[in-house]
Amino acid sequence: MVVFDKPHALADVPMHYCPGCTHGIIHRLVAEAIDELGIEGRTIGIAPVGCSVFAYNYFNCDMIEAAHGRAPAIATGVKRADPENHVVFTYQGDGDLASIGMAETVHAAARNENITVIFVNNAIYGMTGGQMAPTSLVGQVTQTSPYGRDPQHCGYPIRVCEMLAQLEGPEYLERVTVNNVKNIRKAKAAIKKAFQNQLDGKGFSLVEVVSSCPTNWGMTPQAALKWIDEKMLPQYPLGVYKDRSAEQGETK
Ligand SMILES: Cc1ncc(C[n+]2csc(CCOP(=O)(O)OP(=O)(O)O)c2C)c(N)n1
Repeated sequence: MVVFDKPHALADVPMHYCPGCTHGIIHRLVAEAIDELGIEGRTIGIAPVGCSVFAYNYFNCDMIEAAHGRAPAIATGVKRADPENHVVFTYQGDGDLASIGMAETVHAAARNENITVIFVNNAIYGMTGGQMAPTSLVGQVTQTSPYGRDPQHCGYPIRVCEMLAQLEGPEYLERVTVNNVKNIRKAKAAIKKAFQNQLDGKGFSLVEVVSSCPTNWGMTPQAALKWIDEKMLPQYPLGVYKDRSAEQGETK
């Protein structure tokens, strides 16, 4: 019998997420990375405003709650306060990271802050009831685009990894998803690498996780996972958008 032990870094409490929401999977992957790297005692997570606002209840490491979008600024301060000992990650939705917090994201990346950013892109504002996000797809029906997102009126979705890859600063940018087992394994590897980079002093590492929101997408959990493949991934292709050490031929 295969026993799937809960990672120690994940608190033993029920999560509040909707059925089929992938925040829980991503929490687990972050906790597994913390366990495997043996860094729970010196890790500090920065929780966002959004559905994952209660992330501070779900991780056993120290956590700080940020004002909406400001997690990279807080992470910068916490990391710089004790760069040798603190391991700092932010956990943010697309409304938090790419809308109200876009400035903090871009400047932390440009400064190559030695932090780890977990960016959960579900193409909608989940917590507040399903308003359009900067990452909502063209044609996507949301509470604030009831006839579908019209670029004439609402502009185009923002591809965060591609945009940040234009900067000289960031060390590592990868987009993954968690809609099947194979993709979950790849997501785990990317998240662990984003923490390892910080331990190696390499700098700003962001993993974008294309995620689901069955409740606000108005779908069953199964249909939402399919929608990721059919609609989200053509707009948000998976892959590594920047890996400076690999580009420079480093083989760590
Ligand atoms: C300063 C401020 N503005 C607006 C809000 C309302 N608000 C709460 S969560 C949220 C967006 C959350 O969406 P996202 O970051 O995509 O995360 P999700 O809930 O989808 O996981 C907004 C706009 C707020 N709490 N504070």
